[in-house]
Amino acid sequence: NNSQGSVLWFTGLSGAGKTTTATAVLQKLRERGRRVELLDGDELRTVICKGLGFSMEDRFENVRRIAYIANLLSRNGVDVLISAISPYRAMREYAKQQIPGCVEIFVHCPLHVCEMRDVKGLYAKARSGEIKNFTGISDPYEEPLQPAVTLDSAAASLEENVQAVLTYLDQKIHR
Ligand code: GGZ
Repeated sequence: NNSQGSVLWFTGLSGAGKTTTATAVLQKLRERGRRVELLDGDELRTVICKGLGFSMEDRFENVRRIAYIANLLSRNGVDVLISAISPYRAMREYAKQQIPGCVEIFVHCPLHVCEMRDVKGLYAKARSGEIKNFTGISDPYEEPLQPAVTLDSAAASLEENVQAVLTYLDQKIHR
């Protein structure tokens, strides 16, 4: 299958559930026999994005590299799921411009819920000032204005959110 793969760019706060949701969607698409890859910002920061920090410039560079890889994969028919905070509208516009068919999936979750979850203890460190430029605390997050899909990980279950993404894909691409 050489047709363009689907590209879903999951954006949202740290701990909102981007990677969890994308991973569950990935499994469903694999079960359907699709070739699919997940590009996770946090993970890529240990390999091709190693050394990048969290300044606006470095976050843009992170997104630029991720978009590049997503483009290579998707033009070869691979579905690509991206999980990255990607906090600025301009960087997500850049990604959508670079990658044909790329759409935003907004994984919404109220900040206080992300902070309560604090899976990695990063919010506590951000509040104490140990981590600087932390998205939502001491760095901006610009919510998408017109995402293709909005999920709420505080109000809906993982299953419901996965289903919402699959339903979107089924409606968009008649496969
Ligand atoms: C935001 C940070 C920061 C700061 C470390 N701000 O939820 P996580 O932990 O596992 O994933 C987050 C990851 C952010 O990487 P991204 O590549 O998604 O960010 S961006 O798209 O903005 O480039 C978080 C952790 O790294 N982390 N410091 N200061 N998140």
